[in-house]
Amino acid sequence: MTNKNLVGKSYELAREQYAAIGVDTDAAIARMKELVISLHCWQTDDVGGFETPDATLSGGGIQTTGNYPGKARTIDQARADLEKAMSLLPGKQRVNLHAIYGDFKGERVDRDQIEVKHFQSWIDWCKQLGIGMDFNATCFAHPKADAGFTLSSKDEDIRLFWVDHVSRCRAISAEIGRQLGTPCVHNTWIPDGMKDIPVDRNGYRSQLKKSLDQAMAVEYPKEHMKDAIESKVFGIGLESMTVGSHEFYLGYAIKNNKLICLDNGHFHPTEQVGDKISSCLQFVDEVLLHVTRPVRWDSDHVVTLNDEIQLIASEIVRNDFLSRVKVGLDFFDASINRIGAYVVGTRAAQKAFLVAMLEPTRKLVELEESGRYFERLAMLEELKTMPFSAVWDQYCLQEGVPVGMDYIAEIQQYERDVLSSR
Ligand code: RNT
Ligand code: ZN
Repeated sequence: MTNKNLVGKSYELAREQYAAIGVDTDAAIARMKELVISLHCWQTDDVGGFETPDATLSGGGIQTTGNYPGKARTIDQARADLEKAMSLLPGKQRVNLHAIYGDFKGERVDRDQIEVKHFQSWIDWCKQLGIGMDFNATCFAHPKADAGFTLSSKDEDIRLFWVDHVSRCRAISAEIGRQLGTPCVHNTWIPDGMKDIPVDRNGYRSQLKKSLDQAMAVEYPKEHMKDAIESKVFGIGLESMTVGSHEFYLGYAIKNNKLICLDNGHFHPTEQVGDKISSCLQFVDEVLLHVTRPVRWDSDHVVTLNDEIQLIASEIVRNDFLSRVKVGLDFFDASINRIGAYVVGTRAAQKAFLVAMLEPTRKLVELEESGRYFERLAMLEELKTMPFSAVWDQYCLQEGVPVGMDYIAEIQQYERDVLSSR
């Protein structure tokens, strides 16, 4: 167990060191209150959902790998796991639900039949916890998605099925936001694309545009729901073209005043989402993030504190964009303890934001504007080894959550007490 006395002492020293470079650590900790992270429900069960017992992710160009014991098999288990994860996290969270996680009570409800009532128990659960909720249409893992096209299908029957699904999901989102008193971000991601070189790229893209126009025809109050659209560069088995490319959705978002969702696993490996935020925000009001960790491909590994997430967080904090950027997570590792995955990944994202809040940005900008590039580089480099961990530990202590490595033992205990009997 961490020695709390030591945390306090280390913090005092760190506070002085940061103060010497003009950074107020107490203010940084206080500023962490602005950060709300939307926890994706799908790490609980490897993107299976509850439409049928033992549902597993199939198709859509995405994949979970691993078979670590203890995955959630019921709604109650998923909620218990999310609650456990949240109990080990500082700061505020929301929950981000996919349509396949509805409370269908053993009934077979197809995607074009879902209604608010199938999500009411989730809304009530969020109400009880005092948290907000986000939502996603599920346009994959379904026979009508097997041919590789959903909203962009040239088969009218299939296309309209998915238009109906997305319209319903938007209506459900609006009701979620209304009941919870905080706007529900509804994200649309579709896997549509082709394994081999397509000829009619334009044909599929115009189908997608038409479908989005139809699915988004109803406008809902912004206080209840907001639409986001998520692009992708490729998927497994869909390597040659993705219909919903970045250009496609950025164009759609700008023209129709939607949120653009940037998933940092969805770009070419040397592109940086952190660099895209200030570009997008010149032209759209808000951005949704899917923070993930791509390893060689869009593998959705658990987020760790790396340069990629750091640039994302720094860009948001430097420009005071927290009110315009919704931070969601999107990873699903089935090879490790799933509660552990949530806690490590969420804490890593939070750490990146706290690091960003401990930056003497004004000073760095001054150096930059006066062409002092060596000094800028040196300072950025030295900041990396400032006593950040002392501030992080103090933040966790203040938030009443495990400090340092202490959460590991708690997760092991939960595995013994709860997960091992599933
Ligand atoms: C897939 C997208 C999408 C999904 C979730 C489950 O590549 O990132 O966001 O991960 O909707
Ligand atoms: Zn995503």
